[in-house]
Amino acid sequence: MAEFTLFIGNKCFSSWSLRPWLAMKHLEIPFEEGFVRLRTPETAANLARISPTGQVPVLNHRLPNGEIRIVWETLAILEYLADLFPDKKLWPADIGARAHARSAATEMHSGFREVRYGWPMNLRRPKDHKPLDAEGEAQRARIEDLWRQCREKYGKGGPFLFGHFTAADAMYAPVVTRFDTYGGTLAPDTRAYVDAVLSMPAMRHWYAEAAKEPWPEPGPDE
Ligand SMILES: N[C@@H](CCC(=O)N[C@@H](CS)C(=O)NCC(=O)O)C(=O)O
Repeated sequence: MAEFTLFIGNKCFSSWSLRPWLAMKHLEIPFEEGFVRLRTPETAANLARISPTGQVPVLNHRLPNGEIRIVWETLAILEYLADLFPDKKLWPADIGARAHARSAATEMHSGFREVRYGWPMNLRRPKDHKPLDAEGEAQRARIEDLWRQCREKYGKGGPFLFGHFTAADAMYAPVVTRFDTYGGTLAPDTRAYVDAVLSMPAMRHWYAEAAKEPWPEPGPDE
């Protein structure tokens, strides 16, 4: 059994699953995938077996003494990985940049509800502009401002929010897919950031596996 097992849901639409999966793949932290198919009559029972909250993602870390440490909640998993692998620089090294990255990641974790519900992640959905309601449009503008500020102040060293890839990029990766699917013609700087994330080999890998999933697509409003 591998040292790390990351339990995730369907790659087509499980936005929370994508976040730690992308970080681990991109940073080359070896892990096994555990899979729970979402949105079936058995899903709740299957999730209850592996997750304290009945949700994925969940990380299992097998310790040398055989104990399995269970870490749930996306941000907690990313923080745990940052603690275990400081050389992977999951947070920016500079304390000011790190505070900004954590603020951005936490804002994502707790917010942008109208964008998430109005533009559900669906990697098989054809690209087509879909306007959000007024609240959703305000949240969309806030996301673009936030990305812009990160890129302008901290992003000079690379294509990501803080230059190199960080947990903040992992947190926004599903939103990047939503901008690509539903956002229509994007502002040039938004487009550049979206393309930087979408062109990551780990992201391409996730999309390819999502395309191979044999189950029906989620409906347009799911
Ligand atoms: N706050 C949680 C949210 C996790 C979440 O909502 N996961 C969804 C999948 S993307 C889930 O497991 N839903 C249970 C279900 O579909 O039955 C986190 O940060 O990890």
